[in-house]
Amino acid sequence: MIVDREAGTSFELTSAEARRYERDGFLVRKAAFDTAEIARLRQAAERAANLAQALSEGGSSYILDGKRFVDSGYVTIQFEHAASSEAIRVIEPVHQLDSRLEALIDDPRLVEPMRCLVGKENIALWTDKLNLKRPREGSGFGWHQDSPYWLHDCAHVDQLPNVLLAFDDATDANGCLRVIRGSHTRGCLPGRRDGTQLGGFYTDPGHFDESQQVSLEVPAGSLVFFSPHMVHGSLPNNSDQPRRAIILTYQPSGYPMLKSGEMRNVCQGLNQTKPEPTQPTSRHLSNKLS
Ligand SMILES: O=C(O)CCC(=O)C(=O)O
Repeated sequence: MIVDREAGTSFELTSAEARRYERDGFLVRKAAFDTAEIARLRQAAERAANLAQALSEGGSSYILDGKRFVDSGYVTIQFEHAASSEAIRVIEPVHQLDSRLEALIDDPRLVEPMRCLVGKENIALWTDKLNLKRPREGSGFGWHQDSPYWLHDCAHVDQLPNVLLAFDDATDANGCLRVIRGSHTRGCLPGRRDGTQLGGFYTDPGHFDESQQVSLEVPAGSLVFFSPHMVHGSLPNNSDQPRRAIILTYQPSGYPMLKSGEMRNVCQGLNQTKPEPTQPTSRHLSNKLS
């Protein structure tokens, strides 16, 4: 079924979008959220960052490859790499820190495409992270896949698609997300063996074609859906503009979230389950592609 989104009837993927995602491993929907919504989400992101800063003061701090992380309960707060920096780079998970971020989990603009990409009518949150790249300070992120990182905690790693919502205009200058087109087709790729603590989380450059990289320069409010096997990364923010974004990752319903171990099924709140349908429904990607 081709859906007319302009008519406001549905946010399901169209067949053409499903085919593009299957081929490229990612899909962009530009300006899915309007300016006023994004302004409120930016405020929510800053509230969450302030709360995380306060949480980090009582958390347990550790350094990996010179990068400072603080665990506060099940929340991991990663700081910018410069030794003197107090700027937060990533908060995972973040939705529990602000009700406006929490509401995104159930937003149909994320959920309806995700039902198709997960391949289930009933879906749940797997994890979510706030990526903050402050002007002139925000660091890059080397080429990596998410799936090898999740493999040991999850038996359905193929069913963990991501969606990034851009809170600011994302450009090459402020370190927009970059992806390697088509790199999602070969499952989990080997990590780098460079003797560093985190090296194994970065994809061995011999296993993907860097010339296939695409810079996802998108206006604030845009959604980027991408496969858990997608090789992706980003450059540092060398501009005077912030680059803030949230990434939510979904899974079939009935499974716990990565870090808290709690269950967050979509549209049902915390720790409630709903029976899974035994057969995929018409929303699912395989049907879109047939
Ligand atoms: O936005 C970025 O810098 C990249 C984020 C990313 O790759 C991730 O969170 O897995």
